[in-house]
Amino acid sequence: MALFSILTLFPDVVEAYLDVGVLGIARARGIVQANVVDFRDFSRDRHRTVDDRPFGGGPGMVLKPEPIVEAVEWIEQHHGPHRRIAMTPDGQPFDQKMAEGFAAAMIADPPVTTDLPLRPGSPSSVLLLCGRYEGFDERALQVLDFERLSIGDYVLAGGELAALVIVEAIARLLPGTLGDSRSAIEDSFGDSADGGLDHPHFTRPRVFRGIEVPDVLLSGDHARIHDWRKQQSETRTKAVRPDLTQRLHPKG
Ligand code: 6GU
Repeated sequence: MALFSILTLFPDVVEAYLDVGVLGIARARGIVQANVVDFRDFSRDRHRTVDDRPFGGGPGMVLKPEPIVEAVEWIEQHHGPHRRIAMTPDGQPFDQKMAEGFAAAMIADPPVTTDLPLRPGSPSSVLLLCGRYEGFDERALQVLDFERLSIGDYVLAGGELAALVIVEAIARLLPGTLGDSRSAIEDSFGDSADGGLDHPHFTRPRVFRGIEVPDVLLSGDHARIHDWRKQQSETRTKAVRPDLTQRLHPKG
């Protein structure tokens, strides 16, 4: 069973996204449980302060350690230990291989149905901490031994989008989430794309604005279709992402 606990200052936005599409279905089916917590609720002062000015000076504000640490402790008292991850652009880059690793850990845990309670402390519980402002007080991450993950080399105003990217990338790999389990295998970066990019897709009509669907896809010859798609996938990967070909065929 997969439990994602998400710590954020914008719980409504996170909840709204978790309700739709593949994630909404996964939650409704009990494949994924989400626990969205506003760490402002753990601030102790009258103004519900969560940030303060940086020691040493400089622009922006820093997230105070106490509300974060107390929120995590509260979550773990109620839902058991989690793998703790802080969303930050200076983290380890998240990729499809990592998503597969998280999904495998969640699958290894015995599946439960919606009417069974969560098994506290299962390795399939993941906590995602979303920051705002200039970042976290380093000691919050140190005290709780957080891992750090980034979703790419650009800077977002907060960790919420990054956390949702990670939850969605993992959840869609869990059995029962997608209508057809082959969908996940046949994506970009998946096994059938040889770790490269996906091939192009076509549906009806056969002719759209004068452009025809490639003949091979109408041939019914599955071996030829397979070869054509593989070829397209390789061509696209070489053109757009040569770094992915390098990773696969280091000498090529
Ligand atoms: Cl995880 N957080 C923020 N704020 N920006 C990012 C990111 C994370 N990953 C890439 N950019």
